Amino acid sequence: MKKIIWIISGLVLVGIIGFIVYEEARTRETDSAVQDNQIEQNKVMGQDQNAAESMAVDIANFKYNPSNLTVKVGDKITFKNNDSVMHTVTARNGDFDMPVNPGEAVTIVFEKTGTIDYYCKPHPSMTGKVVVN
Ligand SMILES: [Cu+2]
Repeated sequence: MKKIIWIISGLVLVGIIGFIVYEEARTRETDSAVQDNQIEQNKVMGQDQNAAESMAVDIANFKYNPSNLTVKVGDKITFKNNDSVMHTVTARNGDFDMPVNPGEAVTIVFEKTGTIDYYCKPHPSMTGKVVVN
């Protein structure tokens, strides 16, 4: 009879230890899942911060406005010509040379860092600058 009590006590003890070990492992798994989730969220937030933006430059009265813009790689600028004559958006470094008809617009995507000075070919006194970070 005493032997049976010892055996039952042993089984109960093994059961309790088994349960504790199982709970411990489960908690650890949950913690690392939470951590993974946070890393994933940070990534998504980082992507949002780096998302490409669209900016606008108005061409009016033979001027680019604003004539100085700072953008990030991947951003785009739409140049809208509000004058009644044709203008261009021409990079001095040869990166782009876009005619813009009256009332129309062109969009340029900036793919690499650097400072780009641009001007209008028919009206060289029209100048502007884009800094790409
Ligand atoms: Cu012009």
